[in-house]
Amino acid sequence: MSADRIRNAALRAKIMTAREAAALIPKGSNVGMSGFTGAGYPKEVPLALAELMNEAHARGEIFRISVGTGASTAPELDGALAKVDGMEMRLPYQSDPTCRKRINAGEMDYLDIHLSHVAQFVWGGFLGKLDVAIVEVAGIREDGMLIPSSSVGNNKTWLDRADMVIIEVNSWQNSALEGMHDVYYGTQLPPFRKPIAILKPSDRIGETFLNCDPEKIIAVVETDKPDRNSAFSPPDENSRAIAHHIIEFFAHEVKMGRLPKDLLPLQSGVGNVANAVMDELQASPYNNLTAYTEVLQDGMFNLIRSGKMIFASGTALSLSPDAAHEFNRDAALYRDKIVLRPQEISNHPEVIRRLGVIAMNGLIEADIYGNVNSTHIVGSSIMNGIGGSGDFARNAWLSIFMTPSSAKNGAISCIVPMVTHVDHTEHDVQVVVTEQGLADLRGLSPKKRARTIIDNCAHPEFKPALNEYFERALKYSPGQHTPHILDEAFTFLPNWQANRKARDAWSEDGLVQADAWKT
Ligand code: 0RQ
Repeated sequence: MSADRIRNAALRAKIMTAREAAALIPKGSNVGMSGFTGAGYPKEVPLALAELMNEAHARGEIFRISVGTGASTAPELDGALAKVDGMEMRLPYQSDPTCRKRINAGEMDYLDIHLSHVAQFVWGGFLGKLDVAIVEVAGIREDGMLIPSSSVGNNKTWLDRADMVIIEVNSWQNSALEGMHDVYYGTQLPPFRKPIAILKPSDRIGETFLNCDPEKIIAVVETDKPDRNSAFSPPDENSRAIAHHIIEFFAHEVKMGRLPKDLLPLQSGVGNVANAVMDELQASPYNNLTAYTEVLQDGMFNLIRSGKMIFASGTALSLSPDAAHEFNRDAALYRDKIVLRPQEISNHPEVIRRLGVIAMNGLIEADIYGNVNSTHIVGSSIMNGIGGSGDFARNAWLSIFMTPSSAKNGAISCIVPMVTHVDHTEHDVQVVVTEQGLADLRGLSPKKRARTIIDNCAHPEFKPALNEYFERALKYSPGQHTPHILDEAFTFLPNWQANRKARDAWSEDGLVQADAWKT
């Protein structure tokens, strides 16, 4: 494969084994790796590095590194490094069970930051010097430019800022990906910033390749391993009900003249519920749909295949094995329907605000006033991370959060008096939807929001307790703007015990499956 995929002779001369490349990474390095929602992550070098770390630890030496990526990766990266206790620090998002366990055991630092912030944090110097970049590409052109693979994430930033670069060339990635990317090289730090000139999702403002000084490339490693490509569960009854409420709400908004007839660009979070909403749109009356999102999952890809969606802009493809097969069969056909950009652009607040994106993201718990917790169990154990949900929710035209009304077989209410951790404040949450119904919070003061959320979204099992809490809170602090009984806010629902049990089970054995969270 070398000559086909690695068309630059000087870089071909740098081909070596993954173990040889991993041996060039100094202990204690700050390493930026490719990878976003299980797509486009390096598949050989992190595994070889984990082996070297394991050997070093057996000799009594400490071999750990700090790792930044685009978002979540896969067992070959996060899983392998966490297993050998090889990570000092991780950012900006992960969903790996071993990582989660180490983070919650205090054995590894985790910086859970907005995905759009990573590049500026690196350029601003807040994260220290970047020693090494390890980036998967689909190929290397004659002129040494790199052809991105199934995700772009933070690759441009890693390649620009790292002292040393290791490239993995993956021949499993379709060569027809060449031309599908738009890598913008115009971002600046303040006060030199200029407008990001994307006026519609299909606008291209950059290059189709990643640029990298060939002198910095210390190793090229070949692989042909597939992306994580986990399958989605078929939409269950709850997901279908949630999707149905959202589609009905869109119809209402169109009727009221608050959304155009082809809607506005969609952003869809990750996971089965988000995927089900996209599936439901397939049978909806909407056509000429577009997306300005992070991740393209099966549901969105199917909308493109059927012609319902005419264009999608994101930073990664996160497809099931079947959808990946479909994509690979006709990849060239999708070049004028899909564009993959760096995550500082796919998640750029300015663009999201300008395009009027409809943001749809999952949550762990929402409180009666509309604050949302997307990341923590019982306020202290991290689940995955905020991902791009904050980038989108804060800046969207319509910010929707969705969840089944209860979790863990009905033991835990996802609607609570007060969230145990806040990721999205009441000011960034416009709509909450569960299988029970949808609460449109726009224009409502806190007490009206509380009544609407309890009435429309709470599970019937928990509704009386929530109503009782709210009624007592009204009396406890008469006339207050946001009534609460702080002594009770966290403890009176059966949630408290069930939730703590769930958290303890996770910290004991890291039960949560990585595939449950696709980001
Ligand atoms: O665990 O499968 O073990 O039962 O959390 O919950 O309902 O399957 O929903 O897969 O959409 O995940 C917020 C985690 C939701 C996700 C979160 C348990 C529940 C289940 C998963 P089990 P569901 P989802 C932009 C979007 C942040 C990042 C983001 C997420 C598991 O959406 O990580 O938005 N979001 N990115 O049982 C205890 C509760 C619970 C609970 C759910 N209240 N208490 N457990 N669970 N609610 C895209 C990107 O950033 C790339």
